[in-house]
Amino acid sequence: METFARTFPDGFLWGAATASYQIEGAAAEDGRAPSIWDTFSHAPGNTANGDTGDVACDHYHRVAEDVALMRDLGLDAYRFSVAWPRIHPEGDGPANPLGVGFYDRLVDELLRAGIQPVVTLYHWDLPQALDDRGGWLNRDVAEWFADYAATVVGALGDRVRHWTTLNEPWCASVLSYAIGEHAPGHRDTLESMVAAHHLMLAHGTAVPVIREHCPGAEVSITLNPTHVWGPEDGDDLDADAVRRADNALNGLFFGPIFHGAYPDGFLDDTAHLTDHAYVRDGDLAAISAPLDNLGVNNYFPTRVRAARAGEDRTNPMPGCDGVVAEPPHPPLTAMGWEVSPESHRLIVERSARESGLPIYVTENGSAWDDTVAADGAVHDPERVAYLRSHLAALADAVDDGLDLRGYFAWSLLDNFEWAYGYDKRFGIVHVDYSTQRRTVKDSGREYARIIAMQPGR
Ligand code: IFM
Repeated sequence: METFARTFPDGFLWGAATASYQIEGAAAEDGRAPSIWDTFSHAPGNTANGDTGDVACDHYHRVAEDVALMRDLGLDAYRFSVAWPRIHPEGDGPANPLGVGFYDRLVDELLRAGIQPVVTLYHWDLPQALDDRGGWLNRDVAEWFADYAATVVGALGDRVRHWTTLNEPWCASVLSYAIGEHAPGHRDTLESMVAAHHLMLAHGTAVPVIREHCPGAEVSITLNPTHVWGPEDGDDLDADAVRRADNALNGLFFGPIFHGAYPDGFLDDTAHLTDHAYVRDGDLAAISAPLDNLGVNNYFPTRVRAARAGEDRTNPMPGCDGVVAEPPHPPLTAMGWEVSPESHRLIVERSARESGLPIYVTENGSAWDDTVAADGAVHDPERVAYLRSHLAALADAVDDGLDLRGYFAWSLLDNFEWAYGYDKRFGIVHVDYSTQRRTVKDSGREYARIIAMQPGR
């Protein structure tokens, strides 16, 4: 394989990302209470092999080792999330000093290693106590979230500059409340719209709170938009299917957050479900609070077409009845996701246009069936190729004017891949779950090499 030699602008942040429930383990330690993911993963049938995040990568007890790994890889930044149920075990009660202390030590360890912390406040582990009160369906969640943000930013804001409110609210709403694949596992399209609105309201309510507790903060949200393709020879019905899918996957968040309005057609397409009374006066102004940058997580494109006469028209995504998912085009990753650097570039460029903001790719990566070879290494040529091709697509976009400020590989470590449990490995570092031994994969070495060859290092 040829050497990858593309360079990125000065100050570009090279990082890797993880999320609390996926790596920390220590599920019942130091006052942490259950989250909706503890409940969901412990219920039979929700995850592969009944896997849970009880132990995960045991990162809670291995911070020093994991930060040393990041330093050896040459990372500038580490994107992690804070577990709300460690900070406020009951959701909105008093703060738990032991939970706060864990992140306090993590931040200090990172700074000692010369690595910038990039902190996400919510990566899906809502305290179960709050779900018992309605969770994201209860409008009060916006205030609960803002109070939680005040605690975390108040504790870490003297050392952390990069703050992200939510990770992938699409997953926390549509995937969780309409499709039922993620906690809390509901299957109700209207609920997913209400949850999406309250997630955005929580985001918008927390933005000024973050700024108040951390003057000079860089505040963002991370979305997971996806480029939507229809059939090459599609007709008007297919074009409408693309529009509806795009609204449910992308516009649902781009609209309110960056344009202060739901996207064209969305409210009409969902009017048979609701009069949208959950959208109250002033909400859209709060939701569209100015941000400093946008985080984009993207892995694959989406392909759809219109249902034809006699075909099942039901689709759980809001406004998407009559939209049929088309199979991805090969090559596919171990997740069955289409590998498409082209669509990656297209959606990152669109995210910049929609938001008018500098972009960080806050997650990108791929799962493959990795094994530790006889030589003790993990040879993952497909992940190396995926990494290079996606970075090359981004480098082309930067050459054409994209304001891209950083890239975070998903993930630093193999980890708990939600409903897929530990079956799917996304790490640039392999984790042997029986020993917790970490092994840098060939892709991790390649990433370190790419970082090291950037100008100014
Ligand atoms: O593991 C997830 C992560 O939690 C959110 N973005 C996508 C990743 C891969 O599925």
